[in-house]
Amino acid sequence: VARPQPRALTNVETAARAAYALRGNDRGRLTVAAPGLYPHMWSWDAAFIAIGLARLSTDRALTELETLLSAQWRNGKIPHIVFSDGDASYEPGPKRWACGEISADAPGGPATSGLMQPPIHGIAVRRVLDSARRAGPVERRAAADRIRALWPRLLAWHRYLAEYRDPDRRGLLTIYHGWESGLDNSPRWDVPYAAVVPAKAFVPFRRADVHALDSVGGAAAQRPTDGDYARYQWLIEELRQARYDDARARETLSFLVADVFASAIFAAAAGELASVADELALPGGDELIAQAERFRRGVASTIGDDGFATDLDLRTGRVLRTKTIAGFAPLLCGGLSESRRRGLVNALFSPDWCGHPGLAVALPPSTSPSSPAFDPARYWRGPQWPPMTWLLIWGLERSGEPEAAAVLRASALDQLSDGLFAEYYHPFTGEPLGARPQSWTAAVALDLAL
Ligand code: 2M8
Repeated sequence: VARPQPRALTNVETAARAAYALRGNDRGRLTVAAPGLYPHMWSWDAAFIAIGLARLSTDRALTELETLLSAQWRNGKIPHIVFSDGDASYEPGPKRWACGEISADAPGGPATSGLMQPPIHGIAVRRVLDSARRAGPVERRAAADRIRALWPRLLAWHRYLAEYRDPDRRGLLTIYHGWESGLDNSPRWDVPYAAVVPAKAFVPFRRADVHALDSVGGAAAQRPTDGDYARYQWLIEELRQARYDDARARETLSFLVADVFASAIFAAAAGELASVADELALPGGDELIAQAERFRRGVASTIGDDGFATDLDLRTGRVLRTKTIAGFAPLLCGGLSESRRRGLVNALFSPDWCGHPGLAVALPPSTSPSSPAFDPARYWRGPQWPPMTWLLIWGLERSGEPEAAAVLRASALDQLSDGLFAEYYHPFTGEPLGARPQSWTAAVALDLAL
């Protein structure tokens, strides 16, 4: 593989190109996750996009969140995909999900998927309000009014998560599909996925992803395998059979996992929303603080002897210890003793992670290069993902680790100064991989560069 060109853009140039890329992916009231490969709105992508757009226009950033929340389910769930009209290339599309026909909780429109994604939206709301305040009193007032209008939906989302996704009150979110983690084919899910066996008569649909990527080359080796996809598709079938009902899903699905990374994001987002409630005199502040505490404790309860957080296979009770970026979850939600936090930060910069001598840019790969499961080019099994870097920088800055945050920020800007805003990067060659320009990559570039 050819090494990329020397990085040339200044931070201001990176930001300008990122703004241009986001504008190109803007369809009016939503920004598609990426042209070609992901021609719709994805839930956690939209929140990252709002964080980036807030640097340009808090008005447009709020529109992104309003579009997403307009697709909220009646039980409070924010769906993981909101389908934009006029592009039927992505599979599974609205017909396959058939949410409106199957579930009374699905909204009348727009068409959505039946899953969720990590709940980072509260972090985005906080960032938008901060940007509006910096812009001046008129913009702040306008943003405050729109956040107030969104508030019942934001609270309903957090209630859905706390009630339906943690009925046992462990302080950990349950997910029904690897797609709900956002880290689709991460090796953290290999064990639970081994128990997902599609029925013999089940005919998987056509994969759109590998074809969409043909134009940039190397698609198959950089994506989940066909075997993975058959399981992804079968789980959707199981969810349809459960009628997207949380109680039935919990009983019947062959994949049921407590996701520590999404739980840490939830704790952090609840804390951020609590501060917004306080600032804007909105209801629910105590409830949000209680969510933040419960999930912070839940994340801490998973930490093993080596200091890393772990996931839990709820079908077997097995603790999942594969060394992936999710192990750093406590750095996002705080609550660690200083010695534990220092230990985790040291691990982050050790040769197993950012200090690995083979890295093109010293940023955390999605899976540790020392793990047998590491695959440097394949999606969530090894490549570096800029939004994950952003989350770690954000968490480190807030948890009293400003030097570590500054080191990661400089490396992130180095990676992003290729101006391509790739979906993910090869950790050893630095090669841009996957879709481009990927909106959430451009969004975090914009936020970090300005
Ligand atoms: C990827 O996931 C979708 C399914 O949700 C896919 O592979 O088709 C993941 O990287 C996910 O985290 C991301 O939100 C989505 C859109 O960027 O793509």
